[in-house]
Amino acid sequence: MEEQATYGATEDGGLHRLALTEADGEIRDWFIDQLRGAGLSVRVDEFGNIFGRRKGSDPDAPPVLLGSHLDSQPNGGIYDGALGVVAALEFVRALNDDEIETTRPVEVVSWTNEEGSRFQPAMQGSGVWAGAHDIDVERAKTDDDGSTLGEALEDIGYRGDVPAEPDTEYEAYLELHIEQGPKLAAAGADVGVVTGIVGFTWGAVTFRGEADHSGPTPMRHRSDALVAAADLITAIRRIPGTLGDRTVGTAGYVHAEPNSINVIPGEATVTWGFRDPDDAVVERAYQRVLAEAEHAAEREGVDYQTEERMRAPAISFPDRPVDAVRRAADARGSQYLELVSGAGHDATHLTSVCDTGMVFAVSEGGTSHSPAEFTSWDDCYEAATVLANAALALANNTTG
Ligand code: HGY
Ligand code: MN
Ligand code: MN
Repeated sequence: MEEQATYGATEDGGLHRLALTEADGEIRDWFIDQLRGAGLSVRVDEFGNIFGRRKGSDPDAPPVLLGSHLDSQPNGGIYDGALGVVAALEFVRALNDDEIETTRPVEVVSWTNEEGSRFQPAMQGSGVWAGAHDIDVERAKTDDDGSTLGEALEDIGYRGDVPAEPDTEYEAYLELHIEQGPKLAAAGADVGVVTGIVGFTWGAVTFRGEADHSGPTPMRHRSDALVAAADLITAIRRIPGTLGDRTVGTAGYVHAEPNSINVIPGEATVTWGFRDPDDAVVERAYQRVLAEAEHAAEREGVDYQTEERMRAPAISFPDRPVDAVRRAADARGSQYLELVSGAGHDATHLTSVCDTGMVFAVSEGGTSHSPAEFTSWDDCYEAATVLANAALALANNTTG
């Protein structure tokens, strides 16, 4: 964990390792070295998802897949995603150390662009692999500088040569992730047994007014795109309170053009992100933000356009993988809390491919997507051990 945290390390102890940047390329090289060092056969698919495979005594048995992601938020924390990848790697190393041969093959994966910060949507690599997105549409997505995802993938040398799709059936997928919220710590739990993940809508509204001189232009002659965006930001903050106590809404990104102190902003883009465990509430939030965008544009007399960039369904994990995690926690006497994840994970897409479950590690203080993100090594170890034992049970068909 300390080694991986050096790739894209920031001064304040965080990570700046955006998907498909140089730092992401370096951590991918590091990861492949670790996979090879653990004796795994490595493959990289056309979307840059990286897999390591460990043989099982029954080579034809559907494998158990474990993993998460190595890309980070801008100035994010060192545990988000990375802990899940390192814990999966550690499971394989422990099998090697104890010379345990599992019945099923075991695969370790690191998914491309889980965060969805530089390129949307989030969980993009697992989404392509699971068939939720078309690979050519996703390769054409652009970042703020206009680089396409396809170019960025080639630039770091990770456009692999195997199709980005399952080449076999899978027995199960397990993902260890930090909770990124306060519930486990508040409950004094050792680990989280995750029963599902909330649904999402993400999108952007671009307002277009009239760029003009901020001095001589009378107030009644202005069409200020940033004022309309500001209107919408406060609406995004208010909408969740009108929908339900589990709904969250965020305007995380704002960009104004030309962004000069003495020019009336001619153009302004603001993003929305709403989440709720109930897809019908997510849809209501989506309808509301469209209506608020129209009102904001009308009030300021500007044009606008909207673009939904991600819609992910709320999901519940099946009993079998959740049971495997529960039993592994019980076997260790780990105090666990069952909860739905408020953060998105690649597991969302894996549920359409095979039985999927997650283990949460405690996030101290509940902070994440920030250098202040913290999980003690003891808590990392606790969750990694529950993951390992749940995976071992699934890989040896001993889950009953
Ligand atoms: O947004 C999320 O929940 C995840 O970090 N991509
Ligand atoms: Mn994550
Ligand atoms: Mn994240």
